[in-house]
Amino acid sequence: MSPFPQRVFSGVQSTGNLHLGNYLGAIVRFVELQKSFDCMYCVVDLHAITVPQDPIALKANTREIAAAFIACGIDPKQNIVFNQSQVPEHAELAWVLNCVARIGWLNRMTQFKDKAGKDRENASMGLLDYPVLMAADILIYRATHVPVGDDQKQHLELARDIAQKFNNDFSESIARNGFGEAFFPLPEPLISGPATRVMSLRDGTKKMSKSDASDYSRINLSDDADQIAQKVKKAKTDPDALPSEEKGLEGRPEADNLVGIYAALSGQSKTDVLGEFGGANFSNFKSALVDLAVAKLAPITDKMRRIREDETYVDGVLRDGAERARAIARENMNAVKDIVGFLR
Ligand code: AQP
Repeated sequence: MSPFPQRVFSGVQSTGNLHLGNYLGAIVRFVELQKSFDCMYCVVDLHAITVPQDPIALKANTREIAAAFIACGIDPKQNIVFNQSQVPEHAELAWVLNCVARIGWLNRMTQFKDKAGKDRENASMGLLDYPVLMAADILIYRATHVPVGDDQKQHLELARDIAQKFNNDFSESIARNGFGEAFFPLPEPLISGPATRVMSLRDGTKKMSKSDASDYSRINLSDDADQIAQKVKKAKTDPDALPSEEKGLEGRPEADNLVGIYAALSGQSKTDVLGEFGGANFSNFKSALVDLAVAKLAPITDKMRRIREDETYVDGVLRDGAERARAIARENMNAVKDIVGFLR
């Protein structure tokens, strides 16, 4: 039995274009988990500035993600919903963890390699350090469970390594300060469901991403019914009909992705979906997918728009969440200071 009380933490960057991948891979799980855990959901604006952001757009995007959380069903009273930059302890702990993490660990992170591209020397220091800040986001609350999409698996493993090394490096001080054998839990990634990696609608081998230059690669939560229909109809497919069994999706990334999206939106398995659509051509299947996507997403989009318009309400939710988050973060940061040997 873990000595740590169970707590869920997860974050979404305020970089705009919140898409179906973020929704199915992360936010749907956030909503489910609030039934059985104390949850903290954070708009991670400090992460957003690891690549250049327009300051006015950044504020709007932070409010938009918060509105999306609430529109999707996250209750900000029952859970803690806040934006990262209002709780300075995230950055404070990140510094301590920077001195625990090893450069070699960060150099292995595939997301940095992908995002920095060929011009690595010119990437921001923050982009390289992103996973350490992510470890701090989780560990400042001593969170035990972290729902994320598949792309974040490596970062979660790094967070566990950092927590473990901190616990080892400071084991004597941790015990002396009355925290027993370990101060940080090793956070468990929660990655499951039919849509842990939603792929681009233009290329079934690339993940659906906010930063893809083509808006046709993704369904945004802000898209209206016409935009959803256009994007699904233009989605890349192959010339064959849909198979009747899941094995038949092998080597057909675009078909696999569309079936996965249908399965996730309808709450079915891919096998069930193929049971219904096996043998159908893509145009029939795409029409059904449009109907389903619009039925599921339109109410969320409407609600999100209404919530976002009430800036005072959204800012109030984030301020209240930050105050509650800060109370936990401050206590844990003080403990870290005692463990590390800082006077306070
Ligand atoms: N395509 C995806 N399929 C499933 N889950 C996904 N997530 C992101 N893309 C997919 C999950 O959504 C959560 C929030 O992601 P984020 O905004 O913090 O960062 P990200 O992974 O960098 O999102 P993007 O869209 O891919 O942005 P860019 O284009 O900037 O790289 C996370 O739990 C993530 O796993």
